[in-house]
Amino acid sequence: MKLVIAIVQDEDTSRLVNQLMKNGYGVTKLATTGGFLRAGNTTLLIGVNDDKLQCVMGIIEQVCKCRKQTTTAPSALGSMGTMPGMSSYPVEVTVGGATVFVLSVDQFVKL
Ligand code: 2BA
Repeated sequence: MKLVIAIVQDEDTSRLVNQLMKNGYGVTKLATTGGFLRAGNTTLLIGVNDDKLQCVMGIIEQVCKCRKQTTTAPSALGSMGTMPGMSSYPVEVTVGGATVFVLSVDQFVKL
């Protein structure tokens, strides 16, 4: 069994959860925040049998879109963002489709 940890954009979450549920996968949704943009995103935990992993990855790939975002958050500007008297400037980044980690599961129990 594998645990898929998928960090996705909030805009894609509802469709992705619906698609996963429709295909019979269990999903847990966590509200999370990206360290770089300091903006909300969503982390999904999906436990899946090994033979279904590619199907889950396919659904994630199909649903999650790349989007451009502009930020002036200090974390995105390095030391420039924190220097007194220096004005911040916008930085454009491409976010997504999805950041996915796949972990092997030692044990899965429901007690
Ligand atoms: P954030 O950390 O808010 O990052 C949003 C986007 O900013 C990233 O999109 C990437 O395009 C850009 N970015 C991040 N760090 C950067 C840096 N040091 N320099 C320049 N640009 C940078 P994605 O790569 O699609 O990541 C989307 C979200 O996935 C991230 O939001 C974070 O919450 C998560 N993530 C990405 N890589 C991760 C990792 N290695 N470990 C844990 N979470 C990760």
